[in-house]
Amino acid sequence: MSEPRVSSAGRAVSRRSMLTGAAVTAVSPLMVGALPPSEAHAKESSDDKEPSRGRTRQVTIYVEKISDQLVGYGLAPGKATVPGPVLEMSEGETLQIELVNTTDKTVSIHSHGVDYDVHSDGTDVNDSVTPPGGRRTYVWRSHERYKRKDGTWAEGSAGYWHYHDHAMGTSHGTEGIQKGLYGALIVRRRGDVLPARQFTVVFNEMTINNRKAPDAPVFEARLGERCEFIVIGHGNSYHTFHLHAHRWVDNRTGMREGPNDASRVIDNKDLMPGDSFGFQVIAGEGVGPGAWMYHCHVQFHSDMGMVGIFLVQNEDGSVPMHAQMALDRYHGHEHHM
Ligand SMILES: [Cu+2]
Repeated sequence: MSEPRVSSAGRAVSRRSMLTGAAVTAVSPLMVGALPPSEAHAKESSDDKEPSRGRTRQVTIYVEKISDQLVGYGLAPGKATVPGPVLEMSEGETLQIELVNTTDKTVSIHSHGVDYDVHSDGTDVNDSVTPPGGRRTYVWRSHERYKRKDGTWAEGSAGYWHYHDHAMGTSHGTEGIQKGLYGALIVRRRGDVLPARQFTVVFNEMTINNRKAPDAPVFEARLGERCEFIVIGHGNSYHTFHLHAHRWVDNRTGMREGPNDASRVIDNKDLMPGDSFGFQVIAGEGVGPGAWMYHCHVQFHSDMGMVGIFLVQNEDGSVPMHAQMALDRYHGHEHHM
């Protein structure tokens, strides 16, 4: 899976194209700190009583029917995917989204974690939905940490968030979400480490990204590559996300921030409807290449197909024999295209 993504550079790029031209063995992390100076962030030490606002970027997102069972968001006509594109902002940035509804049902786009006014709420209640064949602009803002007038600090917007429909089927977007109108939204803090690859994992009812084993996503990376997982829960059930042979720190980034960060190291995390979290791992670090499972750890959910594969290839991109055999076993005896 390499669903498109809107980078901080404002272009839609696939993870693969991000890697083009760079030696894949070079895993030196890119830093968000290398953003254009137009960002004009305020410093934490300033006495500003208002959050700083950086640049504004624009993106057009198309809502399209993919099949009778699937509806997706896409960055160009005919390119809708489930999940939708990964949207990224830097703290302080504003994203102006023109939503183009090509379906015959009312839809919207509603975000978690960022700032918006009632006109960008994406709900019936606030009269901010997009009718069949219509267009509507949604504005999402973000901010750095800032000091309030009362001397307390307001948290910055950085986090692993998500967006989804809030209108199709019911005024909560129940049909839209069920059919795949969802995606990841990342707000980066200055200095955050950027990954080589990104994988969006959405536990939606008894599916992963609306697919079940043996057709659930196989995420591919080469040994040593920095991989970012963005994990989102939807539907009516509780889930637990587990990744084999890799661990992360249970905080905002998945990486320990310093000696005073007492967050736990984990490899399994609760995932309730509407939750999201993210983390980065180095593919195969200390464990080697292989077909490593990720799955819901609620037993009857895994038994019903909430299982996928994180395929860690050799450094040269070849697949070790044992990983190929594991993939073959995963795909199993069922008929599968
Ligand atoms: Cu589950």
